[in-house]
Amino acid sequence: MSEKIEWYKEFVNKNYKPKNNDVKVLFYYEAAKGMKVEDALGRIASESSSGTWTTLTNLPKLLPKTKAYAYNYSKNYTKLAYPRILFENGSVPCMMSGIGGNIFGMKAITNLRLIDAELPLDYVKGFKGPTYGKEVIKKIFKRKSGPITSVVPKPKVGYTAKEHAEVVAKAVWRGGMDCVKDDENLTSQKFNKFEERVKHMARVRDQVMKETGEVKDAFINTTAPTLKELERRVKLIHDYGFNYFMIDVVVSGFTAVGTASELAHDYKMAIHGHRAMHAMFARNPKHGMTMLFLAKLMRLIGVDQLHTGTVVGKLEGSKEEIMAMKDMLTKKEVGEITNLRMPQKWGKIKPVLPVSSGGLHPGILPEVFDIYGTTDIGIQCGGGSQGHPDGIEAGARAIMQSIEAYKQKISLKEYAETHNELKVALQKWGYLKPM
Ligand code: RUB
Ligand code: CA
Repeated sequence: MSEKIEWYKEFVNKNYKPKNNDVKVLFYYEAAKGMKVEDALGRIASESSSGTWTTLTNLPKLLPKTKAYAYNYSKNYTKLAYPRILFENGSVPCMMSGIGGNIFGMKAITNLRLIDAELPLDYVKGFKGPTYGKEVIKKIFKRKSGPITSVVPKPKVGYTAKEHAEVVAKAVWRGGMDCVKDDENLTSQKFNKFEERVKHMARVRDQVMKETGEVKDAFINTTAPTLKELERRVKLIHDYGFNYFMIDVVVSGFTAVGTASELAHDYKMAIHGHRAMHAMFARNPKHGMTMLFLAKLMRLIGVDQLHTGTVVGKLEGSKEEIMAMKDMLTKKEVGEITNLRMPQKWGKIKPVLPVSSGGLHPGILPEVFDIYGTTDIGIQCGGGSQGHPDGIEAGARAIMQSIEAYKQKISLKEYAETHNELKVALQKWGYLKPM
């Protein structure tokens, strides 16, 4: 065999100077046993851009403009520069089928993790981003600053549509909280049909808004088996006067989130993005894709508010990553953090409201606010509201009291002396960090 059979090395250039318009991706990688660094990197760059496992007999003229290069690499971290021409305008699925595609299954690599990508402004401008983003606080709730507050009915599923609205939502809204959020696995089951839930929720919302004079809304889950059905569900929620709809962004997929974003812009609605299933690819620190990059894609496509973790609650997520992600979501521009985040400029794309949720209760909310602040954040409590010994409305009040104490810089213990709901919550949960 005299003929050269592979051309992977053509995709590696340690000193490559990326062009302004390149998409620059940061990966963690581990080469398979016996595989040299350049051989592994060549395969990553080639398979995710325009190469394949063997040399080809015919090559298009455009080829040199379509090749990605691995550059600036070390034993386990590398950057790759992808020419802008590789990516269809406004299409995350097109980009992800390259930089998040076959390369994750190649035998030449035992582990590969997409940490972040710097997206050039020329690519960013092909997207609409969120309709409101963190401006939901002002535009929908007519307040100067956050947090916005919501409750997830628990148990996750089991309430009928009427109970969902009459038993949980009514008490939550009366207890002073802004929103009721469907759980990720509640869609349109037999016992709680989507249409029924929307109707009951709208009726109870109107009643409580009249009673309290406050803005009340809901993140009703539109996650659906098809895009047509998704569209139908969003329209229904819109027609019943809600300003929001929710979608499980990962299980629904990038195309569905794209469609949801178009609908949100058309109807002037905000999207609540739930990230269920993200941990399937985001949790292993050596393989998959980071939550931070998923969050970047969600801002790009147009999710207005997104689950980003709590640090102190029941689900995994380091403080370092959450802070890096929060800044990426809320600022106009962020810089690089070595091996954790790439720089990013956002142009006209609006900032996203991060939502902290998962095992939260009045006793640990101050720790969440220490991390996120109170201005630009949504918080959610499921068990931490409905596990309150005196019932759901008392649970909602205890949460609002915890927020008020924090804002007034009074310790929860002291505030609880004059606020019974908070006192009872602290007696049950104290400052517990649930596992
Ligand atoms: C919270 C809840 C949310 C999770 C999701 O319920 O149901 O779906 O927080 O997690 P509870 P994340 O308050 O009873 O834990 O926000 O980390 O994606
Ligand atoms: Ca949930």
